[in-house]
Amino acid sequence: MNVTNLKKEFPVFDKHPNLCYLDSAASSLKPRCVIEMMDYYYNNLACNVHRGVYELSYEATDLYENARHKIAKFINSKFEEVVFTRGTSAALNLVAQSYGMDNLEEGDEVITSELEHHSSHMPWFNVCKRKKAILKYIPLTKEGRITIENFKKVLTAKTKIVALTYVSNVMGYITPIKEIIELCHRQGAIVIVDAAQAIPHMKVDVKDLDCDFLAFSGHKMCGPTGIGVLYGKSKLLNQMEPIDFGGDMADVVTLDSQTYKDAPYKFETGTPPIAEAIGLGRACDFLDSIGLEEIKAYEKMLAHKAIELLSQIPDVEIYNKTTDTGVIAFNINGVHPHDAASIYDKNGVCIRAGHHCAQLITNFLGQISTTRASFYFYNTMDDVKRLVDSVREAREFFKAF
Ligand code: C6P
Repeated sequence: MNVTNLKKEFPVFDKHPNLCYLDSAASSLKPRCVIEMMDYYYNNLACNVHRGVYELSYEATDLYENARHKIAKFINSKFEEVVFTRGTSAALNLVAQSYGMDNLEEGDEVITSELEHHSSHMPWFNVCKRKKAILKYIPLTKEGRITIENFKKVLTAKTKIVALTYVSNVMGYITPIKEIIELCHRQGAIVIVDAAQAIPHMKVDVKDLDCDFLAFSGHKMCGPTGIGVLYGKSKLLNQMEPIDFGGDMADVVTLDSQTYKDAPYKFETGTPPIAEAIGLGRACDFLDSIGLEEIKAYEKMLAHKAIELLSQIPDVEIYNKTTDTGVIAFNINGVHPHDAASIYDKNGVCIRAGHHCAQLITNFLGQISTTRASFYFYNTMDDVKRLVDSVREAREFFKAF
């Protein structure tokens, strides 16, 4: 992986040559090829898909559906198992509101964890409340991990649904999801995987995992905002009711009946995010050309170098010293992360501070807020150094008060 050359693919570095971007877990930067692909659509086609009976619309439809092919190939699914959504949140809510509402009964059990992003946990809290189902949490280890041993403590014959993150957006831990899926299937439970922080950073193969549903967002994987994917096994998608009704998803509509198109189209109501889908397809090709396993190893190496150096600064507490990915969470004891962030910002270091839409794990850590640095393949050792220097500066500045 040639990081110097790869960085040249990101126009934002032309505008901000000193940018030290350590917030890719929130949203990655966008490469030129993705922007150009979206520009191509807007400059040359700009029309709707699936509707126009003219050449321009046919080409737009081809590009849009070809993007679905690329995504299916990227995750090793079938074409019709890729549902375009607005993002991970919309995808996970679709499963909860449709599959969850129709399949859960009073007393059934749903398993999730304190490691979840709100978008993976809250939809199930809501559905369980309405269906009088029981929401259970996997006990985390002391360092905040999900283990098979602890998962077995909550899995019962009443478990119907398991909703888990593949990679935690705060701790960067990888969940042993394949083994969990195997255990669940033996009990007849289905598994929904939140892969928002996995897909951009490691190879994800839905057939190999045998997951029932899997969700991710374009904007964290070098693609555009406003687009994401729900992967679902055909058998399950075909059984499910849509939750949004209207344009393009209808088949036959009369005064007293309505039928829908087959999946994935019955879930894609109205004019879709066309340029965004095309851009996401291009992003898949781009990531494939770099190599997902190389990306994973490289960003983990950067994160562990940062952990080693940050550990040498007094008062710095790191919450996930054994992170499996490029995500690190830390604080300077006695300094609010938002105060420290003003120093990082002055130095051009972009990090995130807060609860990261994951209040359960922030509470688990006994904090109200943490500082998160997240590395991607366009980061360098120089970025690690700038982060560490800025943390040292923030500690000295605020501790002097
Ligand atoms: N996490 C972060 O800074 P959306 O916003 O729908 O594209 O993705 C939601 C989501 C779901 N699951 C996980 C594990 C996530 O990390 C996210 C988004 C961002 O951590 C924004 S809060």
